[in-house]
Amino acid sequence: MQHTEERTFIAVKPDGVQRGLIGGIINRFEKKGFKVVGLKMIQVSDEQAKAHYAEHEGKPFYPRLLRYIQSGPIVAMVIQGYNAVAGARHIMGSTDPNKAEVGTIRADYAQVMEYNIVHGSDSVESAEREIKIYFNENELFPQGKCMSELVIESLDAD
Ligand code: IDP
Ligand code: MG
Repeated sequence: MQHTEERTFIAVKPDGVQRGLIGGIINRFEKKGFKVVGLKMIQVSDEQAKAHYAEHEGKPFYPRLLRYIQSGPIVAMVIQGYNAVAGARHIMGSTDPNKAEVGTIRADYAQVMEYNIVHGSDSVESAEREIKIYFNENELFPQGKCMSELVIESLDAD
């Protein structure tokens, strides 16, 4: 059986950075076996914020959402692994921290939807679109194979 890897865009949002949760959040994805293949701290520009959240334009919370994502630096990353898009969202929990399952990032670290600590792409298509907003291809390092061999390909052994 083949286990195809996906990549997804994850961000520690400004509240997560300010609260000192960068390491704790990255650790959750690494513990799962996902590879961090791109990583940087940035101040989100107006263009990036609008492009990232284009689907929410016109909604009541949209202006606050743009202010939130630009309220301080974020830690932007690309993670890679089997079923990485859905797997990462599972680790993050539901958008509303009060509905997120205990043990997920949002349930454990956040109280309200407006400050929910972390972003993760919702589909493979969104992931590819969002990765391009924040990363050039030469800033990504997907070549390392050791993790896939240990976590994915070993499942195929007889
Ligand atoms: P997601 O981050 O779980 O994919 P989306 O529906 O894509 O959730 O919303 C993007 C972000 O907008 C959320 O993470 C949250 O910060 C914010 N948001 C979404 N819905 C609301 C709302 O009803 N009130 C306030 N903020 C919201
Ligand atoms: Mg979303």
